[in-house]
Amino acid sequence: MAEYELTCFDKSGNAYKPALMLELTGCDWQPRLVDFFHGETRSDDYRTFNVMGEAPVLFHGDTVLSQSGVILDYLAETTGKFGPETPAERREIWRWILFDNHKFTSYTATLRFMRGIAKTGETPVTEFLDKRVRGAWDVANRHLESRDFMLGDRPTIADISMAGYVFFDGEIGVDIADYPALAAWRERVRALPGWKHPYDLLPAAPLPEKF
Ligand SMILES: N[C@@H](CCC(=O)N[C@@H](CS)C(=O)NCC(=O)O)C(=O)O
Repeated sequence: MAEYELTCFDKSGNAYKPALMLELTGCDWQPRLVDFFHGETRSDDYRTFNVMGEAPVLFHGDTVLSQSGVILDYLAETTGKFGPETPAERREIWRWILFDNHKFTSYTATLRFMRGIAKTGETPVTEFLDKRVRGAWDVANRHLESRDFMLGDRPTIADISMAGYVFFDGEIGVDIADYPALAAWRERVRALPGWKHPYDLLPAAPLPEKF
């Protein structure tokens, strides 16, 4: 049994965030595959340890945590890596993790699900989400025009949070090349020692016959 265990599946950028953190920090961890597309996260059994019915969930000794931002914060504390060095940095990290969870990841993940996984075709919903994704990516792009990482010159859990979905090339239908500073930041994240693509880090969940 590894020290850390994480419920996850390959298509989940939200699970990728803590998985990447565990990998970058050299933790002894193992994935626990959830059969997401057949409803496992919504089952009564799953809700005994996460009433929110979501992946990821981190198990570490007696600690059980959900919400990737909280898990990242916890791992920064337990590993001593990628965390804040001052109270002001802690607030700046949370500012970006909240922005990520509300807009950057959530619009991107939903659009990517519709276009890249469920393959709904173009609908008024994808049209709406496309605009929202572009707006969120533009915010990050502007911020990154004058710094290497979200907080400045070193990577933190704010970067790891925002990296959740940006490596799913060709599944989102928005070209990161249109956001040059964001694209350059993505390459800096990719270059971190120990970085792996989500499909190389997380176990594959079987897809349903139809969505
Ligand atoms: N804000 C949450 C989002 C987690 C989330 O939405 N996970 C997806 C998988 S990528 C999920 O389990 N969704 C279940 C559902 O919406 O029913 C986090 O960052 O952990």
